Amino acid sequence: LYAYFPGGPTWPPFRRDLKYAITATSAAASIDRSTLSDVFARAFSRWAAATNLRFAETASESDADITIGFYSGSHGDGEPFDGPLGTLAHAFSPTDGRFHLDAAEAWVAGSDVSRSSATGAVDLESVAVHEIGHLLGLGHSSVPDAIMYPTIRTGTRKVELEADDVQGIQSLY
Ligand code: TQI
Ligand code: CA
Ligand code: ZN
Ligand code: ZN
Repeated sequence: LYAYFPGGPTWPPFRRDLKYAITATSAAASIDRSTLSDVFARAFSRWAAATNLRFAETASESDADITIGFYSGSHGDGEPFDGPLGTLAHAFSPTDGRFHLDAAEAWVAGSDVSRSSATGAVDLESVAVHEIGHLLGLGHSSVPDAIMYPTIRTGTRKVELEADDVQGIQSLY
């Protein structure tokens, strides 16, 4: 079953249009900027399809509800990244909006990650769909097929919301 963060924080009911900015991308050198936009747009659209939330990218960080960036090691929030594998990314609960990715990962986008030659390749879209669930207020699910289940095999792709994820998000929004 799905879960919430303690206290069940959500984006407030009058905030159905959320804007996100993709900042700090220089570390994601293997993926070009327009591909990053496409991958995050696809990841957000999966949650938009299950709710009345709408998401749009903005170029202006000061306008953004959600900020997405790639960082290495310590990056100022007390939750340092750890190099390849281990922690891949983290996102804070509503309405913080910070979504950070470990720049040290072998991120792949848009192709079949299982056919990637990079050792320890991590599918960016799969991680993004999971972290957006956290940004919207979902914790971890006990259903192994759910996007919000707390483990994923490396070199695999998992981007489709399961019934459990849909029920979880629809109970919040
Ligand atoms: N990052 C953890 C995660 O997003 C961070 C974390 C640990 C966390 N405990 C938490 C976040 C409790 C919220 C609440 O789950 S991770 C996966 C998965 C990670 C893990 O790098 O370990 C994905 C990031 F589910 F596959 F294991 C993305 Cl998809
Ligand atoms: Ca890591
Ligand atoms: Zn961080
Ligand atoms: Zn998680």
